[in-house]
Amino acid sequence: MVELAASKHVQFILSKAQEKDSYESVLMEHIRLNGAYWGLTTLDLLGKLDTVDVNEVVSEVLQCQHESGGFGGNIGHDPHILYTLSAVQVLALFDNVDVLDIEKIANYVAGLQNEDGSFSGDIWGEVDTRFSYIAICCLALLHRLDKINVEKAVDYILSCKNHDGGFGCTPGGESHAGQIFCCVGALAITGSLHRIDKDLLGWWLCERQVKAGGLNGRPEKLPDVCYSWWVLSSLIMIDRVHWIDKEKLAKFILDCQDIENGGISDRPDDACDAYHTYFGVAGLSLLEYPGVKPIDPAYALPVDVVNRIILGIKEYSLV
Ligand code: GRG
Repeated sequence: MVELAASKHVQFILSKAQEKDSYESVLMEHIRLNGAYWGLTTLDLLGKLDTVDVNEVVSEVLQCQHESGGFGGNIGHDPHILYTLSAVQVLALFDNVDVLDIEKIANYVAGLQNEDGSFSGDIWGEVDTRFSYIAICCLALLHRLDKINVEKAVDYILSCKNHDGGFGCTPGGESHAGQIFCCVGALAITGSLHRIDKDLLGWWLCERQVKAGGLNGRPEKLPDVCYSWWVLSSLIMIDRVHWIDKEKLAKFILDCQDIENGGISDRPDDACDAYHTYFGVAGLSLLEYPGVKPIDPAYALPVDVVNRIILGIKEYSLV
């Protein structure tokens, strides 16, 4: 099996962060903060977070904050719950959550909860189980889950459960692995996983593995490296990860690397990008690939970061 070209991927991520005028960086401009979360978490998983200047990152993140308390995808952009989570995640990586006005952010997120327990992404009102996960994950990282009605939030998520065991964006929406991660992640964080049929969901998830070893996001679709995260993290959270062939999946991810220039793509021989590089490395982390730090399947952050924030456990180096 080809090995993980870790140092090439670090170079790839660092070079993407420097690009300002490329076609890709212009396309990514509105989601810069989300891209920062992908890139910086990749660096942390590969043990290279110290290659970036913390003060520069913190200052850029803070400039994306809006007076409402929420964060935009870039400086001067409108706030959205997704970029608000990205901001908290990035600062969590650097153990810098304290620089935030936690109360203000928590009020912004809590203000997006609707009467039925669902969450909107921003003031324009689109509702999606992605936003339920984001709100719950963000508030848990800020220790402010008490700001929302957790019971209603959980009931809403459960109302998006389908007969096949999966979850969709809204009640009756088609099951999709991305939405399943969001619903299972939110249920895991709120201690509500006992309310789902793990065997039924486990079957749907393990059937996502195709002959080549990769995972797809729903039936009859092509495999994509990013589902190594969305599917695998869900299987781990419901304790059914042994239902897929882990070795074949690791090989699929490794076959999607650009060994010469770094980066990971959706499928072998396609163009690499930061999104697939992150979810490929995160997938390998879930597969316990040597040299990659363990990642928490619910919070989507390195385990040591989650231990520090949620459990208050600090890891000390003896060297
Ligand atoms: C902190 C990890 C983390 C996530 C934050 C934004 C979010 C919460 C979750 C997104 C979950 C999601 C819906 C992922 C799927 C993304 C994706 C590859 C969508 C593509 O959908 P289609 O229909 O692709 O274009 P398929 O593969 O079905 O053909």
